[in-house]
Amino acid sequence: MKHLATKVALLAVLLLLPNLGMGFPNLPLVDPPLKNKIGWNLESNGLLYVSFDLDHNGRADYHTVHFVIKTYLTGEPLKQLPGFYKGSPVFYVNYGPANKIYVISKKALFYAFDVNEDGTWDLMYKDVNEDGVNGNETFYDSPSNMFSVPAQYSGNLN
Ligand SMILES: [Ca+2]
Ligand SMILES: [Ca+2]
Ligand SMILES: [Ca+2]
Repeated sequence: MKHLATKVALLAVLLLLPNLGMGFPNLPLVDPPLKNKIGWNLESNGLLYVSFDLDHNGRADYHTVHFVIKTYLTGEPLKQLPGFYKGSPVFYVNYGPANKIYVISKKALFYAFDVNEDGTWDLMYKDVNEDGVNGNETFYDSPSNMFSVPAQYSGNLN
């Protein structure tokens, strides 16, 4: 039912979507388990983006952005790598004999919707406390300009 609710919410947004920037939407943030990810990437800004496909249509529609808190190279075989490091999730890239390990923050700093799944994020929320989705997240930006920035946030994007 949760997936259906998400799908309905995304569909509602798409149906309501005008060509110009629309008002501030109220999309429900979720905190999907990392195991449900469909991809991840270490970006040039040093943050690690994890992608999810909440409506299961094969295309990413939701992303969480995490700090990388530790990186290291190890020659340990893949099967001996930890899934977690002191409770924080671990990602890795295999470079032949070595693995580059990325330990990321347990909870995301940003949550981002890509409602039309075009690769450009449409709505970003910031969670300065990094304590998961619990209502203290704040609107951060609409990189695609799909949504208009609430007056109380304009000029205060940091
Ligand atoms: Ca999708
Ligand atoms: Ca988009
Ligand atoms: Ca939070």
